[in-house]
Amino acid sequence: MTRLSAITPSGHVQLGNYLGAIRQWALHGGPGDLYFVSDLHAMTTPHNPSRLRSLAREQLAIVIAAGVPPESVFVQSDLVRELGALTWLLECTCSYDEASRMTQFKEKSDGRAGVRLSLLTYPALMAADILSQGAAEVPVGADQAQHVELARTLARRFNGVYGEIFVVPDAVLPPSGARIRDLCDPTRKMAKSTQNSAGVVFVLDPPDLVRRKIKRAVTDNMSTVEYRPAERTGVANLLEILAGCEGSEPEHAGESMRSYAELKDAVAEAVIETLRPIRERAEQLLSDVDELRLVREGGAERARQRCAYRLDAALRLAGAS
Ligand code: AQP
Repeated sequence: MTRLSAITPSGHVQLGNYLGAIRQWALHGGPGDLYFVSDLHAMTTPHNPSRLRSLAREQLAIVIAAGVPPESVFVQSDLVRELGALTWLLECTCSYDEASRMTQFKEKSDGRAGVRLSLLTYPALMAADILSQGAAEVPVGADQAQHVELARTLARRFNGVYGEIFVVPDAVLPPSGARIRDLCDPTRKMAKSTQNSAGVVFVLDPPDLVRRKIKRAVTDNMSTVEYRPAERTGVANLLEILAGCEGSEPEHAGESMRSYAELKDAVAEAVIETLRPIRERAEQLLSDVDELRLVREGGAERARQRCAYRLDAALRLAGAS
């Protein structure tokens, strides 16, 4: 059974991506699971080409450095020709109404000028990502569940009209990992593309910078270290980060601590030690052009082989060849 997960190079990989997703992939991934860097998805909004290229490389290096098996990882744009062809077939299977009904399209395009057409059509590309690899399960949060539902609809429709070719995928809940919040504004989640990087710990940040960011994390005017996520979001976030790094529970992570300074020191050291081996291995991979290239080429070849017969059959069934 294949589960397919992705990470989008919309910014540098941050601690939340690691604790909430990449580490789970490395620890709990099954033998048929697949992971990809969804760089084509990062092109639906204005982007800088060389930055996108370098962020995609960085993500690939971090995912491998974190222990995800290299043979299960690929970069989406390495399959751009296959995905482009399948996306077209799926766009020809999808109605305009279905695409324009997607909540994310409505929210992101609302009132904006110059919205890229790809913002409307990228759920068809996402369906192509899923259907081309024969994924049976797609772990996604609530914001992407509607897109997986569309992929299900398109797979069923294509199978019904032209012939059984696609596995009909299910959206499943991702393995539960910590939901990390921004250090400067704990009312929102930590995110790669946040403008103010002071609240975001990046996986490749050097230890001194990690220490500085955590020292400046927003807390509150109380002084006891207690886990009360509803009222004391900043402190609760620090305890969740500590627990996520130590493999403990946030309710107990700060039990012996008597000040916020002590808590912040413990969080900083735990984060630095958790990220150290990944940062060091990723830096090694990024500086060894050949090793990363070989990993990437191998991943692309396997992904291409997995999708070849489905794409050929789908094109033939739809009358395109
Ligand atoms: N703060 C977070 N805590 C826990 N998990 C997180 N993830 C993201 N942020 C946190 C998980 O990381 C995986 C890959 O994310 P993605 O690239 O597909 O998209 P995202 O969720 O939109 O990630 P970001 O960092 O928030 O990027 P931007 O700034 O572009 O929106 C997913 O499994 C996600 O749950």
